[in-house]
Amino acid sequence: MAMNKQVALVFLASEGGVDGAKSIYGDAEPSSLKRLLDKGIGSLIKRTQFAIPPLALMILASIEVPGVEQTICDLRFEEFPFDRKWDLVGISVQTGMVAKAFELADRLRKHGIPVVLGGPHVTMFPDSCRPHADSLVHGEADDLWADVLRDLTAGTLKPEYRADTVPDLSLHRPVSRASLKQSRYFTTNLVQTGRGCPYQCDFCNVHVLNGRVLRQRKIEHIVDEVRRFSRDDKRIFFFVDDSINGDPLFAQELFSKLIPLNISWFGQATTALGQQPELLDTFARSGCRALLVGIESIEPSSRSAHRKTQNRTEELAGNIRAIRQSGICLYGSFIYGLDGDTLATPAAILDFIQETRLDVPGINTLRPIPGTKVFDRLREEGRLLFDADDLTAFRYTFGQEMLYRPKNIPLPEFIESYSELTRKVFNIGNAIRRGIDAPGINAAVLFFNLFYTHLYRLSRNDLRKQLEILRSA
Ligand code: B12
Ligand code: SF4
Repeated sequence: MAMNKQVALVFLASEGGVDGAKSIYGDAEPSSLKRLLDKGIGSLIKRTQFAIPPLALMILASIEVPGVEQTICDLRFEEFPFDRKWDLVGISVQTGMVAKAFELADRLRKHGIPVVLGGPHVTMFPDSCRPHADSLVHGEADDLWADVLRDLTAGTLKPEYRADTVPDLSLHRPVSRASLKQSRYFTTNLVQTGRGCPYQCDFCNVHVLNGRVLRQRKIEHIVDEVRRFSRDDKRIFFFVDDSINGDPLFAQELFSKLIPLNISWFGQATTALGQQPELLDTFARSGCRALLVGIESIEPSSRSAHRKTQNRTEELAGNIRAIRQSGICLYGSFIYGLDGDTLATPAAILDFIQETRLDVPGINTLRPIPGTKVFDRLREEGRLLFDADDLTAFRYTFGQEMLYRPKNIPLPEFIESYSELTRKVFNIGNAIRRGIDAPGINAAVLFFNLFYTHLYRLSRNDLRKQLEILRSA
């Protein structure tokens, strides 16, 4: 009997940030009590598993084609298994991880293993990927992947796979988790209810990758999936949608139907939820424990400079209070260093965090991702700190590296003020206070704040070193 074709689907670990807490410029802070605490926190992070599996690869691995067996290789946990025989390796490529992705692809091809590249970076920059792959899959691959696998079995793999239209999300496409090692993950209950975003924040490329029209799956299919998933994994659900309240009527209907299933969940939303009382109540009653909200900026001039127009600055604080009062914890993400920001911005952010009692603040610097409008603008204005044509230079880190010069603040002062801000926001005392103060999941809030205390120390260390390098150049 002929052997099944063996296909590996690879997910890469990012350089830093959520996938790891390590210094990128060398950690040389002198030994001190702080260092000891960091070590303790570091090992706590290692022992506390909070990675989640890649939904994209779960979807692809669920596509069944006779004669093909698929395995997910999550390189956050393992080395690529070169000791096994592979007929094809598919790598999910995000911008920021291209260097790693290309390195692995080149190595595999040297071993004679055909490589398919797919994912956001391939969709945005196919030309940069072509020399590293036998085959490229452009865009959403829900339909195309079956063609790739069928061509593999027929020995007719094509160099490019591209569809004229986006996949029809109203079709029922059950996601299987059979190829996941469940115990590795914080949860395997990942669900996406729709794709696309009608907004056009200039630092984001979701509207480019998935289109500007919100496309939704059928509510009955989502409810079915949640019911099926919750049978064999009792842990929390993560709705990966960029804005789970983006279509309030859809969300109202969906989450009302989820109430009887008795699950816990977290997701990403806009703060407008604070002004949607019926939906907020439904979210709380359907088991919503936490939401990530992109506050980005409280400076009206920065919000309009970056086309962050969904909610108004003066409504933000009230909305956050309303959401927390319903028992839902908030992770509020800010960006410092936007074009309307000045040296007065950090104090305003600090006040805002204290006033709203945000459970987990995230203080980011702007990450100009190649392919976004803000990247192109910064390039035109000569403000990028790396060669704009070197896509591998714009790696992902956790506020550990400046990629551009802020508009109104000289770089050294910016780094100093950013470091000062993160020092004031993240420390052990604040972590404990936020953990106690949280409207729910107190241990998780404490943990995240401790994790960030550690990560932002690394960020301060690395930024200081980067500045030294820039000064000596
Ligand atoms: C959930 C999420 C996370 C979660 C979970 C990540 C995970 N383990 O999957 C967390 C919070 C951990 C996370 C972390 C990060 N994320 Co994130 N994340 C998302 C989010 C909101 C949804 C991703 C998702 O599941 N989509 C659903 C799947 C089905 O869609 P998809 O991934 O696009 O996959 C389709 C196609 O791209 C293609 N495809 C994908 N991979 C492959 C592989 C092959 C072989 C083929 C053929 C096709 C293919 O087919 C898929 C099905 O149609 C997206 C935004 C978005 N709307 O996509 C950002 C997004 C993917 N993240 C992004 C970033 C920057 C990050 C971080 C670097 C943040 C940081 N600084 O640390 C890290 C990187 C971690 C890592 N190792 O990848 C960026 C990537 C930008 C880019 N151009 O590459 C996005 C697009 C957000 C944005 N605003 O720009 N993220
Ligand atoms: S940041 Fe959020 S709201 Fe803005 S374009 Fe991206 S996905 Fe849409």
